[in-house]
This record gives sequence, C-alpha cells and structure tokens, in this order.
Amino acid sequence: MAAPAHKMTPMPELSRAVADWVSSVRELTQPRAVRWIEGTEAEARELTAQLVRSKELTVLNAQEFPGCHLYHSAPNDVARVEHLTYICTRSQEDAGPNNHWMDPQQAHARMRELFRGCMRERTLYVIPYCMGPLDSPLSRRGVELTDSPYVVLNMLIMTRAGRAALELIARDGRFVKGLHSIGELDPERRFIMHFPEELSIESYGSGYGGNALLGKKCHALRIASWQARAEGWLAEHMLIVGLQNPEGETHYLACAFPSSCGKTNLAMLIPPDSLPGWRAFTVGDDIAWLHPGADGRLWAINPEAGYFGVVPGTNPQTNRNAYQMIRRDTLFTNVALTADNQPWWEGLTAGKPVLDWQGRPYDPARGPAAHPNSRFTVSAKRNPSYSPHSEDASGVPITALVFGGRRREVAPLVYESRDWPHGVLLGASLASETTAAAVGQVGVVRRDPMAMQPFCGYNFGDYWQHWLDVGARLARPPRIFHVNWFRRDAAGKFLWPGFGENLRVLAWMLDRCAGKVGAAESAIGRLPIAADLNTRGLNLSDQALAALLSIDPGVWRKECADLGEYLRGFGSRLPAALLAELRATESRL
Ligand code: OXD
Ligand code: MN
Repeated sequence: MAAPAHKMTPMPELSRAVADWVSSVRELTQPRAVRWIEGTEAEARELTAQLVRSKELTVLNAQEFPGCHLYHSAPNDVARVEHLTYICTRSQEDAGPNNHWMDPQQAHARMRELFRGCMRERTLYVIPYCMGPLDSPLSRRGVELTDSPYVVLNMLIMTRAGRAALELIARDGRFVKGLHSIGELDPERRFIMHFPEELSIESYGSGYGGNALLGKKCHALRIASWQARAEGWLAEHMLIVGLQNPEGETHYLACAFPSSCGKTNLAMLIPPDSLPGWRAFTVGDDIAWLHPGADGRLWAINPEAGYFGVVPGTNPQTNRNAYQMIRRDTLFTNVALTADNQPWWEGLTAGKPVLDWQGRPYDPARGPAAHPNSRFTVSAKRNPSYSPHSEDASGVPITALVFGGRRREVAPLVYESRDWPHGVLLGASLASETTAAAVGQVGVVRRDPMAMQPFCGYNFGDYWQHWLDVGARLARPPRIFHVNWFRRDAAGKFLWPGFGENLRVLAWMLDRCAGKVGAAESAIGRLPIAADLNTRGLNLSDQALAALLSIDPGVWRKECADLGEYLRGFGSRLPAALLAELRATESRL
C-alpha cells in the first residue's frame, strides 16, 4: 500500500500569535477573503496570471524579455513620501529632529480610522517573511498583511517569504508586524507609520515599493536600526560587494550612498579591461546588517533576497550585469513600452518608446518616457555577479566601510578616516544632492548622515553614539573611507569617469587596509598619494587628478561650520566625542 501523502499543517495553525493578529486585522479591515502566502513558485505564477487577467500587469515581449511584466503605479504614487513617514515613539526626543514624529496613541487612532473597512471587496494576503538567510542567527523576521497582490509578488522576490519564514516565527515567537493597505491611493490619505517600541509598521494609501514593501525600508532599516541598537549591531543603508584581487584574495566592503547615487552599479561593478585579474561579487545592493563577530571583526548579511533598483540609465555600458539580469523574470514598474512590447527607459540606445510610463502615447513634451524613479524587481540570484557567499549564515567579514555622496564640489574623490571615531564623523558629515527616489525637489544638497536620513528609526544623536559604541567593541574594526564620484570641474563636467573605473579607488582602499601604501595626511583625513592611485589607461590629466584630490581649506572651514550647526541641533543627545572630532578637524584646518 502506498504511504499516505505527507499532510502539511495549515499555515494559520503554525503560529497562534500571527493567527490572532490576522483575526484582529480581518475584523478591522473586513476583507472578502484571507490568503496565506506559502512562497511556492506555483503560487507566484498563479498570482501573476491573475494580475495579467485583471490587466494590472502587462506581459512583456516573451522573446526579448521572457518572464517579464510591467506594472503602472498610480501617477501620484511613484516614490517614497518622506513628509508622510513617521516614527511614533512615546517620547519625541527618541525619534529625534531627524524624524517626523507622532504620539503612538494618536497615530494608532488615526490609522485605525483609515484601515476600518478598507479591504471590503479585496483579499487580505498574509506574507510571513525572513530578512536574511533562513538559517542565519543574524536574520530577523516579520509578517506583512496587505491588500495588494503587486506587493505580494514583490515581497516574494525581495524577501524569503512563505511557510519556511512562518515556521521560524512560530519557533522564536518574535516578528515585526507590518499592516499595509493601498487604501484609495489618495495622497491626502497616505501615511507610513513606524512604532519601533512595538516592532510594528502601519502603511496606508500607497502602493509604491519603499512605502509598501514593508520588509525593505520600513523593517530592514527603520525598525531594524532600533532593534540593532538594543541588540548591539547596525542596520545600514549600504551595499555589500566582494572584490577579488589578482592574487585571488577576496575582501568585502560595505558602502553607504544616498538613494539613486549608484549603489546598484557599485554592488555589481564590472572591472575594466585595464585592471585584469580583478573580480567583483555582489552580496547586497541596498541594505546591510552589520554584526560584531567573536573574532573582533564586523560581519555583514544582506537582509534582502532581491533588488528593487532604479531602471533609467541601465545599459550594457553603465552596468552590463544589471542589464543582463533584468532581461528575464523581472517585474518592471513605470517604464515605457516600445511598439513590440519591450520595456524602454532613458539611457537605452536601442528601441523607441511608443507608450510612456503612464501608458499614454509617448510625447517628449510631457517629459521622460520612463519615470525617473521607475524600478525593476528581480531576484538577486539572477545577477551574474551574485556572490556564492550571499547565503552564508555567518555573513561576510567587512574590510572597509565607505561613505559617499553626490557633491559637485567640496569632497575629494576619496579620503580615509584616522580611526573609527573620526570615521563616524565622516559618515555623519554625508551630504548629497537629492534624487527622484523620494518626492520633492531634485538636485538640492541636503544632509544625509550615513545615507540614513530617511531611514534611521531613532534620534541620530543616539545613533552616532551607538556607532561609537559598536566601534569600541571591535578588536579589528574595518577602516572607514569617504568617496565622491560626482565631483565636477568649473565647466560642470564630471572629473572622474565613475562606474567600473571606481575599482581603482576601491583597490587603493584595499592597499591601505593591507598596509601596502602610505597616504598624505590632511586636515580632513588621509588622501591618496597621487602615484598610489592607479590611473593607467585613464584619460585623466594631472590637473584633473590634482583637482580630484584637492581640498580647499576655506570651503572646508565653511563646511565644518555648517556641519557643526547641524550637529548641535541634536542638543544633549549629540555624543561629545563626535563634537570633539569636528573640533579637531576645525583646528587642523
Ligand atoms: C531605495 C531608496 O529605493 O533608497 O533603495 O529610495
Ligand atoms: Mn536605498
């Protein structure tokens, strides 16, 4: 007689805590049905087919882009909404001047009114997920409840979602609760609320990735940064890349850049022909969770399983890996379409758009064909440079941390901090021109410490102290660098070629970490000695290199004065050690 088929426990029976919460949300939101996400491929296929039938997804040209689909978001819902994003802690001081704050009770009451009955005629999806490898002690878990099947498809790519995650939740009992509804997609009825003290998130009125895929910015940065502080680690807006040198040694770097400043390109860097023997491996493109290890080093995991990347500008020259990666099994959001149903975006040299990102006949007078913040969602495993260590339960050891901004002037191409506390000052001093990733004016310089301005779930003053404390615990801390790929000359031309050529700068950093090269001490930190930076084969004049490595003391005195004013805004929460670092820099200037 055949053995009876193995019967799996129904998902609602796996965790009482999750089931109770789902029941209470069901009562509040009144969905027509509840569906628990198992995380199987068949389920993803079925949901995709359902969205194709309802015309929410368009199937793209199956010859050129097999398995790819296009989604149009509401035109008023195309970016993160920082002005509607709140940290709701009992004390306003704990959220800090860097966050919008609302009293938790008031926020809950407001959100309850929005959520009440909002899912009538809709299905409530229950998505248990794990941020980080399933078997890693560094991973953390959550459950997102949403009425958006588009969010489900994205979460299935971006996280380890489904039954396995729920089994882990059932075992350790702790999870971040994320409740999401697209609501009416009305910007007047849109809020992204975080309750770090309760490990919960409530997001209403937006279907855009950063506001709606709650595992990403909301959990893996805002809530996780709070958890990380309590537990002694760091949740950072950083890519993780492994660089293998011609001798075959691999070192990992974690690099923080503000949104749309080339993190995905750097994470997937293609070594130029002029640097033979180098290889790059991507561990993560947006978020790093950094844990002090027993060996005194800092170890990193990428909590995500996919990339939610900016599409425009991606082409075989700028990022061949990304270009190849998004040619199959990719969900595109807000790109344009060609006559033969291929996705199209600014930066592609082939093809012509006929429909713009809103599905209207393309008219250049109405602006770009693809939205400047149009996105791809794709599994990290599709990346040709996917690191074989991406799933390592212990993470990868970090040799160097890199902070960078988009600055036309002021910051040199690269400099190194004197030590960890000075490195924390370098991170805290990050400033960058704003981009299309968030609603608001583009191209204005704003302070973005550690590239975490939109993402730190608590008071920056406490956060910098936490950085100082973590560093003090590391017997073998990574070295800390600052880069600026975006410096321009007087005519507005970029001085540095960027993209794969950035490897030259990263190679210099690794030489510094290995003690192979010296550096020129300057008031702001250690600069490369020009001869140590490999510029062979680059069309870079001596004057351009000198300009890239120059600092203007007058400009820097002003920069320090501005930074000091900003830092003092954190009052008594500002670590004295950070102010001392700034004073030391000022006196050197
Ligand atoms: C992102 C962002 O989407 O930083 O990664 O805005
Ligand atoms: Mn980001």
